[in-house]
Amino acid sequence: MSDNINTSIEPFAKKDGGLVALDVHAIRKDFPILQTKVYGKPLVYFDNAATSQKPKAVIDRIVHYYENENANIHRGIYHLSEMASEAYEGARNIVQKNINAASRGEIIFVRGATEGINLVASSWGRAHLHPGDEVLISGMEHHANIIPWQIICEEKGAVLKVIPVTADGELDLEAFQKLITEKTKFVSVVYVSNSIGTINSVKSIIEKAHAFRIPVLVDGCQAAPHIAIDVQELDCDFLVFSGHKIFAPTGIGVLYGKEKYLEAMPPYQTGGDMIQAVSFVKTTFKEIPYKFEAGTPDISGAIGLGTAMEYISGIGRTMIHDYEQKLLSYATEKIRQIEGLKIIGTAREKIPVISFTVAGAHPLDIGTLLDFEGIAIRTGNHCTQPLLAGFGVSATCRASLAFYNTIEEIDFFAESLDKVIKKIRS
Ligand code: 7TS
Repeated sequence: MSDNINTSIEPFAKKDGGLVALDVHAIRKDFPILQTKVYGKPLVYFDNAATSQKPKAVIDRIVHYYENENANIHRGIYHLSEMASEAYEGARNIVQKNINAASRGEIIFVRGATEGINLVASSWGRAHLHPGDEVLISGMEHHANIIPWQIICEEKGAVLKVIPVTADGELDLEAFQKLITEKTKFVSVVYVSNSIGTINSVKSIIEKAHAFRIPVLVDGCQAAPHIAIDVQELDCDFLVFSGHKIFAPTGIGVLYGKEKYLEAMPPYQTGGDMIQAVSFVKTTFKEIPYKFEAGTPDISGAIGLGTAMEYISGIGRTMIHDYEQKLLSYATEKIRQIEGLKIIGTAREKIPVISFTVAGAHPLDIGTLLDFEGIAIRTGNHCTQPLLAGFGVSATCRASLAFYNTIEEIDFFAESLDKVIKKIRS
């Protein structure tokens, strides 16, 4: 592949009556790291499900914060602290608007999806679960949405139940309907699978759970970069996502929770900034969201997250969706032709995440040899061991794309994949 990648693409999206295409060439210039060379070859970054790259707007915003606004928040009466607090709270407003939460108190900044789920499992679970109660998760959860529930269930004598996954990699909704009973007290499901790309019908899961007055947490980690999220439209009770997967820094993420649930939950962590008054006898806590944000938070991360969300809105969710769907079908068709290659997860609705195995070639060897071509893919179990076990494999290769990837990169990937497979087999 030449250094000057031709990133032109046929017009495919209709907007305002005209044909427009996402200008991937211009977009790539926003991401400095995409100019990187690996072993002298242009980087082809296909590990976006693990973490996304950051646009210059986000990097610049963080630099600006440290060069001009850095101070601790909610404490100082001086100018800098006010600026930092304003920027941090401004980021909360951006998140609220972006996911259409009813109030800013429903947006809690956490370290990431993992911390968000741990917070709910621990705080809600400790307050509400009793022996014999059941918590329902699905067979395609990331470990982050399994283990916190396993632990709290064990602690409270509750039982963890699992919605099965079909051979295509979709949730078995008929089985789900049967699993919901009077004993079910909480449902926690992934919106989009990180290892096989399935987009789950979370709205219908939420509707069915609500018919039994059961709250639902949606793990929106892989949905947030690809799908417009409207928490009021979904009517989810909790939703989590990580900033670093949506072009923001690592170390920041969001827990959305409906006010009525958050109000009734005890704090998860305690300490500075989350209290109203402390004595050695008793402590009272601030209102939400502050009750759940103990200690100095990741201020610059939250600000960077706000900028990243504005950056995505600036490009347009529909444009991103249409373009990514085109990348997905092109890549799927292209690699499907490779002899012995099997795609794991062929759901009807997917984001551009393709997991596959290849007869006679271990994923680790494929990943290692692709790296020498400058191509970054993920190999292994993608923190979804139970899901892969269900497919009878312990590891896959996973190519996960973002809107800054191109058709030309896919061509080069498919060509290189074919080459490395032949090399491994020879
Ligand atoms: N839930 C899902 C669906 C995920 O994909 C991930 C991370 C998490 C939760 C945890 O997110 P964190 O930011 O708190 O770590 N998924 C991946 C992945 O697919 N490869 O690396 C991390």
